[in-house]
Amino acid sequence: MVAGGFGAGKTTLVSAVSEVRPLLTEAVLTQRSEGIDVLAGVESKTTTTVAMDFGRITLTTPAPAPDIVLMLFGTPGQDRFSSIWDDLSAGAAGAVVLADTRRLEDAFDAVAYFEQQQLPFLVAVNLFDHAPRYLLDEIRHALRLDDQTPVVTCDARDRHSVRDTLTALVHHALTRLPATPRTPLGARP
Ligand SMILES: Nc1nc2c(ncn2[C@@H]2O[C@H](COP(=O)(O)OP(=O)(O)O)[C@@H](O)[C@H]2O)c(=O)[nH]1
Ligand SMILES: [Mg+2]
Repeated sequence: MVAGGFGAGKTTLVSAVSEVRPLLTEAVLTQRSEGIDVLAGVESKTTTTVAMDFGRITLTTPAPAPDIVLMLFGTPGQDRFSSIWDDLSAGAAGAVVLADTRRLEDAFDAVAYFEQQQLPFLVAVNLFDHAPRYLLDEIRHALRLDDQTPVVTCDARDRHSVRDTLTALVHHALTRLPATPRTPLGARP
């Protein structure tokens, strides 16, 4: 899952890295979302994700290990779509929480959600131009993350950067795997 606040770069990330034509469900922002979808810092944003973004990426691993194919689900950032999060997290291997340092508090909901779900996740700080820069440990502290949760920087527009981020997530998820059995995909909790 790719989560994070409105405008944190989720759709950009899925589009940058997907090896299939990404399925994006962008809709033009209308006056009805005024005051709900807060545009401070992303004034040029004219569309928003209404269902989810979907993409796919293959991570090659050294033989004899098989390659890892990740299905990427970019979740809508707004609270009003939280039921989609429940459906997606039931079968998810892990999550990337994209954080924008201009609105770091927007990452809180996703962090709290994945902690509660015990889904392995990392925080990827999307380095926007002119956004304040912090040490990764400062971000870890501000988001009240434990020492095990990785915090990385990422440019959601850059395929290599996103690939590195997803590789870090897979490593993290594999180390967490034995401790956190997940509901098998398709099974109803
Ligand atoms: N400078 C910069 N802009 C970005 C980056 N990632 C996304 N953007 C821009 O930020 C805006 C919001 O991104 P979007 O992917 O739609 O956010 P979403 O709401 O999380 O899906 C878009 O105009 C992107 O082009 C980044 O890493 N750096
Ligand atoms: Mg989006």
